[in-house]
Amino acid sequence: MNIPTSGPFDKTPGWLDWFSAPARPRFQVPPGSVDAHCHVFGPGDRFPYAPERKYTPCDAGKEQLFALRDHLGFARNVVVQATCHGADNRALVDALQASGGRARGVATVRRSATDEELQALHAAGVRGVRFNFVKRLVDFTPKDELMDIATRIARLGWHVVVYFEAVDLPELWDFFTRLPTTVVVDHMGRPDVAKGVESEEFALFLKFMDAHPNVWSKVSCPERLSVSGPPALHGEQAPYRDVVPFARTVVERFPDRVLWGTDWPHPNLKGHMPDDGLLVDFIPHIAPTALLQKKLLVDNPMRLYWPEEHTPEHS
Ligand code: 0GY
Repeated sequence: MNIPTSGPFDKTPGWLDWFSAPARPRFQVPPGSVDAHCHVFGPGDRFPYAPERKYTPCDAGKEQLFALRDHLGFARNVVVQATCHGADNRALVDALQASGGRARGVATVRRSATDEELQALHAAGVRGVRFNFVKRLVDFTPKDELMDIATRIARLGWHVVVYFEAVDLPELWDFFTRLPTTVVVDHMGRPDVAKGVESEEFALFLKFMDAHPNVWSKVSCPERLSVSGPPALHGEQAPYRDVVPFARTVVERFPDRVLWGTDWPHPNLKGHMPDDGLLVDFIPHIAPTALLQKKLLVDNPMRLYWPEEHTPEHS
């Protein structure tokens, strides 16, 4: 896995490239596991980064993503359109088409997308759209525009993925609860782990999931949320241990509505770049039984992204 060093775009200063030699995880994921949150970036000379982007990453292409999938023991990916590509989903579609049916996608769609364009995305394997409310990543889109898109993609059986910061949940609550689809929250709504698992903010997130059976959560990105950081590789302590109580609470309370993903190639990290093998070793700390692990990594993502292959065994 070599990191590309040249291309038509200059990376954002201080950009951290993905970790090119991840450890083999100690935790063996169940057969058929899905990495349900990852991205592809470019390569920029083939799939240019969007003019409206807020960062320019290193290239991170589909071949490298699929190599990581195999190295970590996963069977499938859900590739989420990254904001550096705006609403130009070509790199995403290219990855889906090259995956041999082993990847599904979550796209970014504007109101101007035609029905034919949505159908083409569906044929490529897209099953959701992402609405991003993180202000450092995107410009504001009016909620009526987003609701229009949600209404249209609901007819295709797609869902909406939402990305926001915990402090913004009160303001977004009404909009989220009016969405006509399954709603998947990225990274547990980004709790401030320094405030503790008993904080009002996190209680509101749990209430949001409790009160709305159509709301799911990705219990991903401990490396983004952690203050304590990773321990030495394969140490005795849980990696990113201050995030464990948050993710474990969500997994244990909502075992049928959780997903997990690496977030490779980890855009916009400032402090450190995680070893993806170590991220996999986080999983048994948040899903401590074989049953919870299978729901998190196999049954739930299969039900959402490959329903046609979902068997009673994937209960
Ligand atoms: C993530 C998180 C981030 C970025 C994006 O699409 C994106 O650019 O999602 C972030 O910077 O927090 O989930 O990849």
